[in-house]
Amino acid sequence: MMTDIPRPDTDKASGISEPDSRLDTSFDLSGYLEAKREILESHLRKIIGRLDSTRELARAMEYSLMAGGKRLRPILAMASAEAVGGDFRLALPAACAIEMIHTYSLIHDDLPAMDNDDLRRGIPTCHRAFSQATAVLAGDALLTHAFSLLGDPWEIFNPSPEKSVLLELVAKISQAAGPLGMVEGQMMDMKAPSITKAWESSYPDENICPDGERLSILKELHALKTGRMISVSVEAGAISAGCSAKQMELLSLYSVNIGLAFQVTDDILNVEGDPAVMGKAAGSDALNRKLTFPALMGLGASREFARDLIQGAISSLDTFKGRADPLKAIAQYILRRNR
Ligand code: GRG
Repeated sequence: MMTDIPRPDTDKASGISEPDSRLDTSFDLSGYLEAKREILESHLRKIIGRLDSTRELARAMEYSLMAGGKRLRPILAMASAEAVGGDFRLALPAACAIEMIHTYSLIHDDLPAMDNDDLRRGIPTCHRAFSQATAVLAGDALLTHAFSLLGDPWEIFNPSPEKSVLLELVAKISQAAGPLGMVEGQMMDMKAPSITKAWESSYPDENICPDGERLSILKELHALKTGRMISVSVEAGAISAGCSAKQMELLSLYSVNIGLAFQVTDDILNVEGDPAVMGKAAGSDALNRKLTFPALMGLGASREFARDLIQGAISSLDTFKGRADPLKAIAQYILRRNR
């Protein structure tokens, strides 16, 4: 464990060891998640149901898309639409598209050329259940079909946002998923695979990359790889429901904080999570000597960092009052999640 790194600035800003009353609400999150998950999945089933189920490609897409998962991103989109006082159903085209893009990224991430995982969402990964070639194509098809839905949502989604809003969603979501977001983050992840190895291009001598710099690399990597898709989920829901510029500013703050916190908790779960609960293997980061928050900061400081980020996220929603209770409760859930 490396201990001589500077603590994140945010650690100084608040008494992170003090309990924060804003983290306690009586909101029924599990009822909310269940209701929204059901609505989302009925729309995903409609989308997949329009494909020819006798084709292997459609079956592979359905296999991974309908395998469960927390549905965090689409539920964030719906909750965000509600937070700005809108109809959550307007967020459904973006919510479904984002879940399809997220599923594509998991299918590709699990491939032997990347993480080479056998288990995802509690079942064999797509390439294990089908073949590597089918898994590549199922991912490609989910990605492209997501944008085809945003371009032409009317058969499945009623109500739908108007055309100018759909165009804005296409721009925002593709930016978050592509070379300015998730795909570049994945690339950075591949280039910074080891806790001992220095950042390849800048530091050929592995001893000269200071820990503080590793931490900022790690934050940037995850802001792109995981954070951008989480952020855009919140933003897309608000855009779909016609939010104001001020609402968007505050929701963006919330979304950036929960996006990073999500990755910190993911790293923590990789150390101490239960594979049976998570539906995927644990311990792989240490095995691969990956650059992670616990590896750089230690488990305790990582937990504190995540807690501080979540407190920041919740504070940014103060002016939304009760309409943002679902978003606040989801932020708490990110901190406490066990899968
Ligand atoms: C292959 C282009 C490409 C990108 C892959 C997001 C990503 C980039 C890879 C996923 C690898 C990973 C496990 C990242 C950690 C955080 C994360 C995104 C976890 C999976 O998301 P969850 O926990 O999964 O929301 P469920 O199954 O609940 O949807």
